[in-house]
Amino acid sequence: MPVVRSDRCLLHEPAAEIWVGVPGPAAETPARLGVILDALDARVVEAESHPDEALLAVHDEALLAYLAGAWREWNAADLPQEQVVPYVFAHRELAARREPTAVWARPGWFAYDTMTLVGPGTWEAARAAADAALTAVDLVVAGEPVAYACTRPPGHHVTRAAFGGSCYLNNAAIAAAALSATGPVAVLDVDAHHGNGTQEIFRGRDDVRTGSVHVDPGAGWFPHFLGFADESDESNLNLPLAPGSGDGPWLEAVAELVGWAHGAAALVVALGVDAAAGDPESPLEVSGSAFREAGRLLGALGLPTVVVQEGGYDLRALGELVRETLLGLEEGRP
Ligand code: SP5
Ligand code: ZN
Repeated sequence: MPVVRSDRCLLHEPAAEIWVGVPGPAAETPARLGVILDALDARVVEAESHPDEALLAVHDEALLAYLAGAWREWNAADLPQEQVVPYVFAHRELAARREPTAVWARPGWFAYDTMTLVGPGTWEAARAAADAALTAVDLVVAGEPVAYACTRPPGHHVTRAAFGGSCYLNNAAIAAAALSATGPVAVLDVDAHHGNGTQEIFRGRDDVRTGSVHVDPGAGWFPHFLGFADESDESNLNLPLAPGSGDGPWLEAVAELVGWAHGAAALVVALGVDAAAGDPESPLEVSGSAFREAGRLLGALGLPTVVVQEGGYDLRALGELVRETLLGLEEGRP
């Protein structure tokens, strides 16, 4: 299957992620892409640029405008932190109605955490990640059964107008919205964290259904506020798992997601591999062979499929985990 990539995805270099007020090393690094590509021996396709309209199908213009200029305005303000980071947040009880004017307050209108900094190359990389997802859509629309966007920064935590969780643009949602022009779409998210952005973007839409298996936010895991089973409805299915869950319950949940996708004419897989045992960012304990089996289950749907890279932070395992999943996807096809 074709693998879509872009060197521009390397331009986002998070200085740090600030967790509980303390800057620590970022998990979502440019090196992730290299180890994934090295593990694949597939046909490589360069991402092509796409117009903003494809992004505006799922994101507010204000978010795009902010991200495009955020680092420049921050840098010009000569603040003590080199990368853009919020210090106030547009909490619902502030009845926030307008973008704040101070350069140092504006991040809190758009960002919902302190782990998702904006640096000089962030916008270009995020834009390239979206272009990679859209290029994968083009390939599938042109007849490729499966295309994989090997991309970063990831996207599934981004809502219509707010970014966070190491994500800036919702690449999987952008792909799904583009694919929805061809018929009903299912977005299945196997990243260890709930795909809260994708869920909220498509809430109530009957042409794109969403499903996610992830570690239970109620057990204390990001994104904390969303991802609970009771958010499931006619167009969304959440399958939270207890921390420590391994292959059995995870594959059962993946099988349920696959059932949920029946009736769709195309599939987007939000492929985070951070559910793997050994990943530093999640307590799920999934093996490489279970990722292969998950690929087979997803492939068995036989749908035109766009796979978009999300999380996965264990640099020693990352390439193999993606490779196993993609091999499974090919093996499983009817
Ligand atoms: C795309 C994706 O997988 N985003 C996940 C972002 C979740 N990050 C949560 C980080 C929580 C704190 N990690 C601190 C590690 C300290 N050792
Ligand atoms: Zn994740």
